Amino acid sequence: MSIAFQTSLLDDIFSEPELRPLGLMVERIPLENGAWIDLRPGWLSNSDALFERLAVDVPWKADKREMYDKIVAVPRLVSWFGAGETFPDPVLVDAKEALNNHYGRPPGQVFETAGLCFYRTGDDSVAWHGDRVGRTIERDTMVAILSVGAERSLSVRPKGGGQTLKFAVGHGDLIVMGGSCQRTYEHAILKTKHAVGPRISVQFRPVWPR
Ligand SMILES: O=C(O)CCC(=O)C(=O)O
Repeated sequence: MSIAFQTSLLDDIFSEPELRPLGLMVERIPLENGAWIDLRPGWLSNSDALFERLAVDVPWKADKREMYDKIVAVPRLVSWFGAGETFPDPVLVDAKEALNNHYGRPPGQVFETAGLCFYRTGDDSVAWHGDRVGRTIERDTMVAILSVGAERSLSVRPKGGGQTLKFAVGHGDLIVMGGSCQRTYEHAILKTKHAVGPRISVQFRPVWPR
């Protein structure tokens, strides 16, 4: 399968994707109530090659979910790799390691799993939510997202209402939500009527004791 999308001007799909340094290249954006967002644009070089590989190699699933009294299709393709499972590409193993080295493996916040979402068109989306920590949403945690393929906006807003922030993520960008972000803010990839190419996001998360 080859997927048509607008490649990054700086990318070369025939070269190996490579992780660039994190360190001082990571910009921290403090939010309210101890939440924060870290940005590392262009973390992965030649990210279009990884997009192509993941689009083909990952066992994508079209999930369904119950909504009110109906079963509806989840508007994106998904795949999930648990702690200790073989990730679908060695670059993702290196990315997880690099993130853990950068953040220093704080207790309960060591990145172990990889969840993948494939947004095929602007109709694919994920609704406003905060990620659950095990069964609850009561703990602080980090969620790191590597984006490949076309840019989409990750929207972030305070749970009680307030200004929505929009972060354009694609083509190898890294965004990390941390501190209280999953409890006090919610995030979404909203549908768009603009013509957008396909994007794959890889979310690295810790495993939390129940
Ligand atoms: O695709 C993204 O960047 C966000 C994914 C997400 O929020 C989720 O799967 O919980």
